[in-house]
Amino acid sequence: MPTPRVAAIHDLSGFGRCSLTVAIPVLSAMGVQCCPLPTAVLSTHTGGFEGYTFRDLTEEMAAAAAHWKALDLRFDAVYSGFLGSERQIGLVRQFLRDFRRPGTLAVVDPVMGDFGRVYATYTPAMCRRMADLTAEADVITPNLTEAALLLGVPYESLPRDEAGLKALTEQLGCPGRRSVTLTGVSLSEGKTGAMCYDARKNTCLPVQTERVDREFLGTGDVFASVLTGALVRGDGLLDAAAQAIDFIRLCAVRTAAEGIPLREGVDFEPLLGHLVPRTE
Ligand code: PXL
Repeated sequence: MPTPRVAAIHDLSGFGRCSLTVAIPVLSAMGVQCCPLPTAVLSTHTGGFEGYTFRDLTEEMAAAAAHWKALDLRFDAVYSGFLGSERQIGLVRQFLRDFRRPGTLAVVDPVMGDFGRVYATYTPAMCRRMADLTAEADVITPNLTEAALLLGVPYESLPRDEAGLKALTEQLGCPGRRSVTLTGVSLSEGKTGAMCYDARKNTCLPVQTERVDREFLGTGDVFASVLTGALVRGDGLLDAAAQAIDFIRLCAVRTAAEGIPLREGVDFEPLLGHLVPRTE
């Protein structure tokens, strides 16, 4: 199989394990070439650190995208995540239009919040633009907080039962339009995982695993990165989601056992070997 190539449009946060510091190693371990288009450079992510630096790279993004276009680069997937400004969301939309060819997968992780709260740098206008961006994607990977923001409903009003979560996931996929993996879905005590609406098959099925009883940061980025890697390697949505959930479970167990502080993300590096494709 030729090495699949992914354009990864996320921030580079130096400390805290999220976005590009997750996407690059995860995709590389999976045998996928990751081409980063950084949206911003931060000293740390914004969840749990004070005084972080934030250098917006909107101008640089436009210039880099123009260079890639001049080089006629082709991508098997465009994968976006945390975005730093309203204009950047528009740039990602343009990037999708410029680089999309038959077979190019557009994965939009509508990173906006977690635990019922919106991240510090996201304005209501940015959240609306993010919803517009998801309309152009083939696959979106919201958590429950982001699902509420995309639909414009209060987080507290979201259903928690299986039938309600299925209906919510299908609604986010505008049946037939795009696939959806809704993360942070717990269908029974002690379990967690995702609800997966596959737009190609028109099926909506859960993937569940044993829950590690602690909160974690950055698991959404690990999920979307493994999912994207598996999809460009040709796996189906449910199989890709199961790979992501299984890997996160390993990361969660290790992170809890090592007592890694919440804000440092999940301790995934020693586990990357689990993602390496077996060679014949
Ligand atoms: O994990 C999502 C994420 C990505 N990038 C930055 C963040 C966060 C979450 O807080 O702050 C900069």
